[in-house]
Parts: sequence; C-alpha cells; structure tokens
Amino acid sequence: PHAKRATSSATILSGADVRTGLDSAVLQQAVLDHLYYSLGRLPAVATPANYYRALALAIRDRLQQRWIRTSETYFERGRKLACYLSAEFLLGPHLGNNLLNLGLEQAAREALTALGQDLDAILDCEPEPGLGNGGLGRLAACYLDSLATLQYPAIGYGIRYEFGIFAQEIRDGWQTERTDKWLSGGNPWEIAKPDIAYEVKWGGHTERYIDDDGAERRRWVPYRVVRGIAYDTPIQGYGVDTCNTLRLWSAEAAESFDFQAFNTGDYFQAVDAKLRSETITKVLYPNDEPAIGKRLRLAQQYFFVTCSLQDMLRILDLAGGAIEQFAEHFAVQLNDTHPSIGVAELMRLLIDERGLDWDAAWTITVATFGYTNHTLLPEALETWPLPLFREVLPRHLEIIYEINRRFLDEVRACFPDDSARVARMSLIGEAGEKQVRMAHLACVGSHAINGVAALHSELLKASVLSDFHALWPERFSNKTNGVTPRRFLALANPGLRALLDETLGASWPVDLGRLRELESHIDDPAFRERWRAVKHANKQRLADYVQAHTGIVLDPDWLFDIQVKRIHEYKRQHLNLLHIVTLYQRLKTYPAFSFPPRAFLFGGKAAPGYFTAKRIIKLINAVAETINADPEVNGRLKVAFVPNFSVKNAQLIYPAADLSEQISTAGKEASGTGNMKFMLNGALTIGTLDGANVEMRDEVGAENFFLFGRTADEVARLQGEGYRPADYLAGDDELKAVMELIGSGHFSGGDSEVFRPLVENLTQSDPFLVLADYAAYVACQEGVSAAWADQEQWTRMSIINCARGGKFSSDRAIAEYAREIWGLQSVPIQV
Ligand code: 9GP
Repeated sequence: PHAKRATSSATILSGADVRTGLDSAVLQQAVLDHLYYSLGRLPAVATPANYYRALALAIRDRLQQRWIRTSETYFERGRKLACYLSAEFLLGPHLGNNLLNLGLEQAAREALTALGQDLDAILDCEPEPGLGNGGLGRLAACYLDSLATLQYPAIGYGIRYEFGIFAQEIRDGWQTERTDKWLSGGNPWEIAKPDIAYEVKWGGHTERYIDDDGAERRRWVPYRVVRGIAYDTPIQGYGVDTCNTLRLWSAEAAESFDFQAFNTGDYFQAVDAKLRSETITKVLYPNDEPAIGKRLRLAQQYFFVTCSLQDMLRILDLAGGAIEQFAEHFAVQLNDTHPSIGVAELMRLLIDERGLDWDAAWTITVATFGYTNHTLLPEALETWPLPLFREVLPRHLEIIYEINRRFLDEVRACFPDDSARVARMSLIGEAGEKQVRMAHLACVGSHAINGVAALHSELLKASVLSDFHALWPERFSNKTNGVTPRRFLALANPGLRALLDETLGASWPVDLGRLRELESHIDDPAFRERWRAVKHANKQRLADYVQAHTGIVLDPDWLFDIQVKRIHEYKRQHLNLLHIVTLYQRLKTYPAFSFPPRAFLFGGKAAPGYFTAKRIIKLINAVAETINADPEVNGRLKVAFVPNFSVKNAQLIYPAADLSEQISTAGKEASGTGNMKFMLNGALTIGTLDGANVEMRDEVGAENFFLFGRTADEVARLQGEGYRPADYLAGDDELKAVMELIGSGHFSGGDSEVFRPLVENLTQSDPFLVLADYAAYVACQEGVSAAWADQEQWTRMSIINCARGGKFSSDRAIAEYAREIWGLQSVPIQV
C-alpha cells in the first residue's frame, strides 16, 4: 500500500526534479527512484538498510549541485585553499548531519513516514565511518564541518582505511576487538575518482645524475611503486551552499598484476604483490601502541601525504599557477606529526620533480606548513628508527640530513658553544639506536606551531619544544580546540535544540556566543523546569540504550556521572573507580550512610596492546557486576560500562550527563574535547586544572565547576621530588581499605591475581598520581552530592555551563586558524 501511495504522488510530481527537489513529496519520489534504479529493490521487499541507502543517495544527489559548484567557484576565484592533512577523520554517521545542515530533517521524516518507515530507525542503520582513534580524529571532523559552515575554501586529506577503529565487545568483563567492516554494505557518500591517482614510490636507492643543463642532481630509484586513488566525500556546511571535499586515498597496485611474474607462470607471486600494495590502506592503527618498527604505519603516512601534495601540484597546474607561488595557493596544516614527512616530501617534489633550487624550495615549504601538536606525552611523539627510515624513504633521509645540516648551523649561530642544545634539537636523535624525530621535522619545516589549549601551549613552550621556542618564539601560538555545535548539540540533543530555538531564535548554531542569552532565563522557574525535563528525557533515552546493550537498568532520576573517552592511565578512569569503591565500602560499612543515588557510566576503547588499560576495563566491569547485583547498595549506586564508545552512541551519551568526569593528571591532557561536548549539553564538570578544563572554568566561574587535584606545576614538583604513593596509602585508612578490597578478589569472585598488577602499579609507582589526588577527589565528589541535593541550584549551574560554552565552538577555533595561521578568506558559494 505504501508503494501505491508513493507511486501516485510520484505521478503527480513528475515535473519536479528528483535529484534536487527539497520538499517531502519529491524526496519520497527520489527514495523510491533510488530503491528501484540504484538498489534494484521494490518497496515491498526493501529492508530498513535498503531505505537508508536509498535516502542517503537521494541526499547525496542534493549535495552534488552544491559540491560541484563549490569546487568550480574555488577554481574560478583562485583563492588560497586550506589543506588539512590528517591520518584520522572520525566522522561519525553522515545522514543525520547532512539532513541537519541542509535543513531537510522534516522533509525526510515526512517522506519516510509516507513510505511507512521511521526516520530514526533508518538513521540507525548507518555504519559509522570510524576512521580515527579519538579526540584528534574527531577534532579533524569538527574542523571540516566548521570550514564548510564558515565558507572557507578547504579540503581534508587523509586515508580511506578499509577497516576503521576496531569494534569493542565486552566478554567476561574484558575488551575484545572485532574488525570494523564499515564498507561491507557499500558507502553511499563517497565517489571514487580513479582518474585522480598518483604514483607512490617506495624503498630502493638514490643515485646521482647530470641533467640536461649539465647540473648534478639526485634521483630516487624505487623498489616498488603503488598507486593512490582518490575517494571524495562531501562536507556540507550548515545553512550555506558551501560543500567542501574530504579526499581520502586508497592504495592500489600500480599494475593489477606483476606481468613478469605472470608471464613466467607465477600467478600467485603476482597476486601477492598486488595484495601487499593494497595492504597500505587496510587498517587504522590504534594509538597508544609504540610506533617503533611499524613499517606499515610509516608507509601509510608517506602514502597519503605524497598523494595529497601531488594533488595540490595538479590543482596548481590546472589553475595555471606558478610553482614559486605554491604557498600563496595552499596552506597545509599538519594534524600532529603523522603527516610531518610532508616537509621532506614537498622539498623532494619541488627540487627533484620541479627543478627548484634548495633555497627557493625551502622558503616555499616553510611558508606552506603549519604544525599542530596534540600531546606532551613523550611516547606519543613519533620517531622512526633510522635504518627503517632509510630502507623505506632513502631520498627523504638525504633531504632530512641536508635540512638538519642547515638547521643546526642556524642553531650554532644563535647559541654558540652549546653542543648539548644542538644534540637536543637535531632532527636525528642519537641516544641508543638513531632515530628520525618527526616533531622536530615538523617544527623546522613550519612557519606556525600551535598547541590545542592555553595551558598545553604554554607547557609546550616550556618543556618538549622549549628549544624551538627559544629559537623561533614568533612561530608559536595557541589555538584552543572547539567542537561543532551542529552535531554535538543540535543533532545530538533535539530536545535542547527546540528549547534553544524557541528561546534564542534559530541562529545560535552558527553564533554560539548567543547561548549567553540563556542566563537571562535562569531565574525563571518555568524555564528551569523545562530545562530539567529535557535532561530527564535524554537520560531516559540513554537508559534505554544502556539496558538494550548491557541489561543494566538505570533510573533517570539519579545523578548520571559519566566518563567517556579512550581508556588511558593519564585519564585516570581508575581514580573514578576508587571513588566508586569508596562509596560502596561506606555503604557496606554504614548502611545508613546517605547520599543522592548515582549512576556511574563509563565508555571508551583501550589500545589492543595496552594491557593496563584493558585491565582497567575489566575492573570497571567487575565492580559494576558486584555493585549492581548487591541489593544492599544497588538502590543508591549503579555502574555501567557502555560497550563500543563511538561517535554514534556519544550523541546519546553527552546530552544525558549531569556530571562530566575530566580528571586527568594535570599537564597530561593536551585539551580534551569531550569536556566541551558535555558542557554544551548542560553537564557540570568535575575536573583538574588540565587542558581546556582551565578555560572552561574561567568561562563558567569557579562556583560552577567542581575543581580538585594538583596543578601541573605541583605534579611536576612532586614527581621531581620523588613521589612515593606508599606515603598516601599509609596516611589514609579509607584509601588503604579500598586498595585492599580490590586486591583481595572481592570484585573478581575471589581471584586475587587478576587485579594485582593494577594494585601494584598504583601502590608502588603510580605514574599518574592517582593516590596523591584521591583524597581531594573524594572530597570534591562530596561537594557534588551536596550540590545535587538542591535541584534548583543545580539547574542554574547546568544552564550557566551551557550558556558559557560559546567559546568552545569549532567555528571560533577555525576562524583563528584561518586568520592567524592560514591567511584564508571565505568565499561565499551561490547555487
Ligand atoms: O590527547 C589529546 C587531546 O587532549 C586533544 O583534545 C586531542 C585533540 O587536540 O588530541 C589528543 N591527542 C592525540 O590523540 C594524539 O596526540
């Protein structure tokens, strides 16, 4: 019957454009059209997944006109293009976001309803393109959204991983990993452009030769060549016609067979070579794994960087631009050190392939690149063993040596007789096995270097990059991270969106400072009541999700205390656990002990090889199991681990939080962005003075933020003095009892071995000062409970947290990059 109805309206609308029409009847016709012509399905047999794909294709059609017009306009206007080079883009599902940005949600809902389908169920069918690990990749995705919304000419360049971040399953409390086959059902958003393809050389050696002008030059004779093929995804801005491109590269064998092997009859060797080439873009590396020896990761980095730079040269040639003007046409941002081989690669392309001399090429290179650092953790600053590097990229090693020779001359000229400084700053680390230091290459080859929150940028200048700061202070700046309010507020929190639209008008998603106007409603009890109702509904929505995925039942009247992020010792999920066990222990010891009931939720993935992090997940689940099954406490305490934290379920989680846990050891979290997503959705934060927490607290005021713990300076001092966790244990009976309970096997069916490594880690070395901050944390949590008891006041604080979140829009961050680093101007698009 639905099909019949649709066919008749399709007949009525036969004159409307099935590819561009925006009203619901045309959309309905377009969905049927794609079901039939693109999927070969009749509505009677179509599954929700088929409807998802048909609707996605219909929406992509509607983007197409904007997308092509955007590229055409950039080409005609010849303005500078920002190229965001990132090994990760953690995009999250596209359909809902594109509907939002195009203003088509209502029309799509009506169209699907007319077809007997529910839009929410259809949205849920989209697999997540999880092409990133966490904050860094998600930041790149937020920045693409803002670049398009602010109408900046920009392109994202990255890797089309066949398998994204692994899917996490919890078995017997432990994390297990499953490959993420996100492409198995096809990807309706991307368009393959096999004609946009570049050769990527690999291995071999270099040799000297004399060119036609009699000059001595060097060339690279590779061992192997693979091809990178472009796959383009549209990035539609919100409420504008700009539709930018995310171009991801996929590896292919340069020839589909090794013909020589084929002709000699060795078919399998020929196919094997093809498979090896294509392995390059197979899988995303989970972070927090040591990079050493990861030949494939170096291959991935070089692969996408050279394809991207070659693409820029092609665009420049097409536009008839002079090579000397490269830096006027492209601003290339290095998202962490992963693409920093670009510095040597651009030099190679300019010198070896375009014939420029060294000085001209170097001037262009430094003017082109900017480098964003995202971490102070020494183990995350990439280095490559020299022998590996030489084997894979022999020409680049020569170029890096020459960059280094000239650079160290400059260092010696500025700091005479300081050989220790020269050794510290060299691009080649000499301690132990020689290493190529990618962060140093990025600094030397970039005109701008930035951290991602004010504190982090200061710490960069004072610690890991202090020598570079001493040499080139003018290169350094801060660009505090931001998040897109479109996906993480408007899309994730429809209830709050409706309230904001009604209260502030519709422009707040592109003018987030307007949230401040909410403050004038704080004293209106009816407004507060509505605010609470929105939160309550979001908590119910999350509770339903948690029950469906874990069986754990949560009560939306309880305080929802949430920590979702990668599992890492520095993020201190175990500190959160120690607090939970403290409450549990108090309840067991003094049944009359009273506090407002709380549901503690955790989510996040551990790197597959990071055993301590995996044990923390096991402990969360073990504590959850014990507490949730104990009638003496489960009326006031519940704990749940939400499996497979992803952008998709994050959109349910942030809007449901009352309390956001941002409790990293001060000085370790570069910025954080989850903290901002919680804040914008009205959660209060309990946190340390770390990363962007510092600026969030400045915005909301000390009275609206639960602060605890040692500062970065105090942490450094304590560690410098020789920190002894045993001292804290000895001085705190409650903490001691908590550690003993965990060590005793109480949460592990009597098995006292399983958590011993964690207990020993904390009591003997405690590298992230969990025990040192424990007492302050527990006391601060008591303050949270007291504040929660006054719901009217809590609601005021919740409103203020949202109202003062405007600074943390990625639009603000991108406008700063555009103005202060890229020299970019917006180019309005008209369709
Ligand atoms: O750990 C940082 C996180 O604090 C920050 O918010 C994010 C985006 O800037 O980057 C993370 N860093 C990495 O993932 C690796 O350097």
